[in-house]
Amino acid sequence: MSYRVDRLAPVLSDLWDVDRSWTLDVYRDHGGYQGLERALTMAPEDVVAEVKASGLRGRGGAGFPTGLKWSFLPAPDGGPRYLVVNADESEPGTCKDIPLMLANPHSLIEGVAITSYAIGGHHAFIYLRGETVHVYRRLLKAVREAREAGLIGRGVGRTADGTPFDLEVTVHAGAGAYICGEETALLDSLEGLRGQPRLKPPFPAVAGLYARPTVVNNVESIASVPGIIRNGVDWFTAMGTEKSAGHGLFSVSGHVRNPGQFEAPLGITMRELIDMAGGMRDGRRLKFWTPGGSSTPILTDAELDVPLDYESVGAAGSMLATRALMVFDDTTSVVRVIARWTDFYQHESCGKCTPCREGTFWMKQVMHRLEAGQGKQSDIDLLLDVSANIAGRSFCALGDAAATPIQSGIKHFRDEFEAGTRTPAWELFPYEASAVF
Ligand code: L3W
Ligand code: SF4
Repeated sequence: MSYRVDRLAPVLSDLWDVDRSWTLDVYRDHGGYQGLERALTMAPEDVVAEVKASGLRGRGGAGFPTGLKWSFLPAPDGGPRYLVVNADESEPGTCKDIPLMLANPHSLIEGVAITSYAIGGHHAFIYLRGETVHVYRRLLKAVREAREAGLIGRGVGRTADGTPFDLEVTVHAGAGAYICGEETALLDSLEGLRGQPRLKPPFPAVAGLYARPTVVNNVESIASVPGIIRNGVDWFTAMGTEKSAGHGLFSVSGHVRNPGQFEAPLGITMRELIDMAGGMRDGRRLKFWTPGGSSTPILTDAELDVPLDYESVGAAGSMLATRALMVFDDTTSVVRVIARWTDFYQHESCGKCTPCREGTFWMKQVMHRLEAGQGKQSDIDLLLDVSANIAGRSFCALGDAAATPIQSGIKHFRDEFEAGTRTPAWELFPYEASAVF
């Protein structure tokens, strides 16, 4: 593996350094598919109840309780119901699902089988970012291995009332649009339509893929399910905090000595993670960081000891989201970083709604002139005005995400934005010093 993994809670990453960790044999040698075996002895509703009791929360960003989401599916009516795994990882800084699927695809496939059984689904889809061809091939191979071993396919097991449990798994490669990570845009894309968000409600649980009841969950959420079913609820809740139970992958990138994936219980602090990553690069000072990728308000060294759980990060004014911890030291121009993120959101805006489509375009222009030291005195107020007219007024979370870095950047580093009316960012912060983003 080219990914560095450190573990305080080695669950998802426990095999990542084992030779040929992605094969079925290695996964089974280490207890793989025992969770599925146990699940198939249980009534589906008991599997749902166990995941609910574990307190597992969605690892894709929103932190919505996983078992609760499953329980929103209406009673079976004889028609199909689906599981769709959101593997369209694209949030800037977020890089946990791809290594997980590469190193241990069977943990995801086992989770897919258990979840499908629990919700009464017989066809599951894994929607993958299309550019990651290496991951696509690995997943296809793992699905084939699982099928040949009788772990998916026809008659994988029997439900409690004795009917055979069949499961098909389709791996679908998308075409590389960030918006297709939004669950309803993903469903449209999977149906062959242009990927744009749908109006909610109805939520996918009621009318999702092909207008049928559908559970959409992130890769890490689903890969966490086998451990819960195999080891039990008490094992899971012994990690993390009361409201943010369990373990998670923390992706530390940027200006640290040893960036990488660090698996730990929720509630670990940024200070501890930076220590685990070898400290700041060249012994420099931390300037700002993101708890969950570029869509989450930036934080500074004042928040280094905030427990990284949903509640504490929320109380600190940000969001835990995908635990994409991008670290920036004092050689970094916050204006330049936020200008790059704004470019990204403008490029990825799907164009469906006016505040996001037009607002990201204008914010990009203003950010670029501030970066070039050619900003106007009125630009900070203009940015605050435009971002306030995007946040909460857009059709989906991408609009909020585009407004967030600008609003939090001005809150913490207003003086640097003001300097953008006089001096280019590359003079204040030469490129060569901060070239890691
Ligand atoms: C049935 C209800 N279902 C909510 C379901 C809903 C969804 C989940 C969460 O955005 C966040 C976003 C990004 N009946 C329901 C219900 N649900 N009420 O619960 O819903 P929601 O709308 O709160 O979140 P979302 O639209 O899934 C996710 C943030 O994550 N993010 C991360 C993005 C990056 C990635 C990536 O690259 N992998 O995910 C960063 O901040 O901004 O706020 O399933 O259907 N009454
Ligand atoms: Fe599309 Fe942006 Fe509107 Fe979302 S907020 S629907 S990405 S234009």
